[in-house]
Amino acid sequence: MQRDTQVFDLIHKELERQRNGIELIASENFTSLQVMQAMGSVPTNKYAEGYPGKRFYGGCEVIDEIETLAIERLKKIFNAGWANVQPHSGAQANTAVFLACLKPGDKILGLDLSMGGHLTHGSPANFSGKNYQALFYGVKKDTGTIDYDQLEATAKAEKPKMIICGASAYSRDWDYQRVRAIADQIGALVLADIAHPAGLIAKGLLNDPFEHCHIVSSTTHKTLRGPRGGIIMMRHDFDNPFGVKDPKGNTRPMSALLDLAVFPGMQGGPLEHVIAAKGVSFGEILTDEYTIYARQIIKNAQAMSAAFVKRGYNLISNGTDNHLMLIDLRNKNLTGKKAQETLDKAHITLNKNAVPFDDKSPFITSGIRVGVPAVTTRGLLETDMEPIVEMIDTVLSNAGNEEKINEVKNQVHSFISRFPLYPELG
Ligand code: DSN
Repeated sequence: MQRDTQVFDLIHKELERQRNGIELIASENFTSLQVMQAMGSVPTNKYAEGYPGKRFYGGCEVIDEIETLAIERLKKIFNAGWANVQPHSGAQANTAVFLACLKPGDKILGLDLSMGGHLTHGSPANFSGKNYQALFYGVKKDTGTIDYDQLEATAKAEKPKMIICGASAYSRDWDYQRVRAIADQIGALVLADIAHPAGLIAKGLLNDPFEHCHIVSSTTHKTLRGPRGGIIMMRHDFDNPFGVKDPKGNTRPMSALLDLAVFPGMQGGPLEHVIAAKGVSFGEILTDEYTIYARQIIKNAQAMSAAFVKRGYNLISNGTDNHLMLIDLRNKNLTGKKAQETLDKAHITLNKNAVPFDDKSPFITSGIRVGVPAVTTRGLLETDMEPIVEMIDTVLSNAGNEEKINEVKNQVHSFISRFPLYPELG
């Protein structure tokens, strides 16, 4: 068959875009070459509905080994007793958790999207807000940190069946122990969605949600630096307290209900090429090299947040414990949208983001979210954060000055060319 130059030329163009820019989207990363090789490999040809040893198709003996290896490596990373590696994404993982734990109409309590939460934690625009009765907690106006008192008051008044810890734009660690204590008082389950900080949790650099939360979900492509995908884990199995049964009406342990919720509840054939790539990335996470990487993420994030504060930027919660920071640009007279678009012109990529108590729409926003996992993968160190913040500040202080922005774009190219990305790809 003739090579599809149209598509491959575009893929190469995207490679060049990734190479020549400074990537600060907090949820993005650069996988290793071997992760990408596994993703583009022959398990993509295979149907394997079911689970290792219990498939609905023949010829799954090698696929079973691939999936089992990924599961065992993942369990080892987090000291988990059970794991499912089939969810196609983090949203799918959360959907399966809700299916296994709750009945439609049940109450859930999560961090408000406008305060840094996630769509799948009860947003009215998402299945979680449409199928379940969603309640929210927020952050405190003065500190920008989770308002656990509000969480507790809402939990006690409303008695949700599930409390969700986790965020997509929150720079501080979580008090899982306190949330579990609140949940125990009302008989609720606790789900920790660790999609963002998972890689730091994997190396013990943040509080361990497994100790206190019944179920833990995550994506695999953010700090975990694997292929795009989702996972669900538990340290200990337990019985569903709310009477959710399997499709035949039988009572089953939560591990079985979660497996059934992923398949056949919500997905069909698993993406075994992606599961192979998950396995490769899990193997990488188990190395000392990744431990050094995870520690460097925190060093870089702290150096970057200090550099922003030095230049008068208003960081929500005044800093960071993890890989990201959220910046309120109102004192700089800029919207998040304008900042994102202007920085794009200089090939510095990040995203506009609502800040707590934002007065602007999610399409405009008052803030930006900045994260360091991708630049850390490229090899940047603490000392490289100051020059990046200086370039960002120059662009944002000269948002109408095309000549100046162009000048910074050239600086970006020469700065980032010192950190080669995928040289093997030509
Ligand atoms: N869209 C992801 C993020 O950027 O944080 C969350 O799913």
